[in-house]
Amino acid sequence: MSSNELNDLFERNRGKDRYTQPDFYGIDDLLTEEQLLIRSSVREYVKRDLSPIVEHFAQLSEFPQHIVKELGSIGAFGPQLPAEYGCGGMDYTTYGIIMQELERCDSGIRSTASVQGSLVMYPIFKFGSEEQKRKYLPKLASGEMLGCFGLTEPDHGSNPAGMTTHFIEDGDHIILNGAKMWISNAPFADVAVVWAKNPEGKVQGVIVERGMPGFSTPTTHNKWSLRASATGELVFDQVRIPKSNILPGVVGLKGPLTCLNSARYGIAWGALGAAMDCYDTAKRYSLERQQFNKPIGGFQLQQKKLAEMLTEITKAQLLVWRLGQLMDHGKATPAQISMAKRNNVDIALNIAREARQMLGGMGITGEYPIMRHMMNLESVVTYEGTHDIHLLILGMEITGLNAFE
Ligand code: TGC
Ligand code: FAD
Repeated sequence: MSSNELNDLFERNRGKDRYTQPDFYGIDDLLTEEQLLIRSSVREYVKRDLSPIVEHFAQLSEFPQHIVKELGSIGAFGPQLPAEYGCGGMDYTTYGIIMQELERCDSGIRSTASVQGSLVMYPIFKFGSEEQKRKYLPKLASGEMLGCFGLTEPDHGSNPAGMTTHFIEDGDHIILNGAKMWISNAPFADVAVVWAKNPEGKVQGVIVERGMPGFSTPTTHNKWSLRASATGELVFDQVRIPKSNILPGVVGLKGPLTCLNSARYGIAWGALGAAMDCYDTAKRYSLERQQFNKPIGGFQLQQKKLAEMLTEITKAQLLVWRLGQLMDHGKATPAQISMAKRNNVDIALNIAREARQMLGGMGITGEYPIMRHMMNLESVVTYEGTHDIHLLILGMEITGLNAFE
């Protein structure tokens, strides 16, 4: 999109975002001044720079590439990682708050940030060599570089252990072959953290750079969901990569699964943001829209929907606030994270569907964000572990019996 077209969009849509966050139980009282300050500055950025353009990019099914540097400059990439690598040095609650504000605008924009922070920067930070950290983290934090995370394959989604992407050794290089599918950010990524089997059949992380011969990133087209986020494949055809690009700190599936803990945590906060935006939009509409000579918000059936939405939002707020505390103290378990991801995406999807109905015909248009949130959440409920996979992770925690075997 040309800069003239962008300016035109800003002119037309400036000031239209009237979002007010629900806080029925005074949960803001549990946040620090710094957390509240960061939230209001991200919210201001979203209202000023993202809300006016996001619907248009989603309608075009185009990734607003120019926002990568903006997200870097507001500290949305790896805010929970240490400042010595150019990252935010903040706590996990702050990370969650930032994801919530971004997904309040659009799940695809949160995806861009959470893939970069939790699935690209985090593995480099946690499992990378000092040289890898110094080389990549500052550029990823600033948005000078965009990254993606390749775990899922065409035939191995919920069961990544079955992956067939693999490498062999060739002196001080490796040769990588295989393919990854459904990869967020792939078409624009400068680097990919790719999980592949080594010659012993064990999973290892490899940093693959755009431009390496044999590496391509075809775009996935025809999505009805996450249309403002770019999704693609990663194809490796005899890609020759220096051994120094292997993440030395982890061998085995626990490597990628550890990264997923951080990303799923961010999604639990993020999806709640989408839910809050749907609730806030439906509430305002119900007070403005008149039928049968009164605001539709005066009808009991509409009030039931709003009351149930607010109840679910409030429960979900408490869930992520407490999970944030556990994350900050290094005590959160994968099953606790699964519960929050599963619950908060589920309630968000239900709230989006109910809110859509409350707007009647207007609910299906791009004049309001609800239908876009609803379609986005259909991906969010599937990626980072499907709704049912998280139920089975919880079931295993409860019973000690593994349903995957
Ligand atoms: P299993 O045998 O249970 O475990 C293998 C090893 O991993 C360890 N582990 C974990 N470690 C850290 N965190 C976790 N959450 C972990 N879960 C398991 C485990 O202790 C074991 O370690 P070790 O030392 O004994 O080897 O593994 P399994 O093959 O039976 O699979 C379990 C299952 C099904 C839960 C797992 O495969 C799973 O979570 N599947 C879902 C796949 C998934 O979530 N894919 C996400 C792809 S990335 C994505 O969607 C990004 S979207 C981004 C966006 O746009 O926002
Ligand atoms: P499948 O695993 O084939 O599952 C199909 C159905 O079977 C699901 O309902 C599932 O719950 C069910 N099922 C599977 N196993 C069981 C079982 N044992 N018991 C009961 N039911 C089961 N991946 C990445 O690696 N990186 C990314 O950046 C990324 N971004 C994505 C972006 C989008 C827009 C989407 C849609 C996906 C993305 N993914 C990414 C992939 C995502 O993680 C997978 O789609 C997800 O893990 C599910 O895998 P699958 O699609 O192959 O479904």
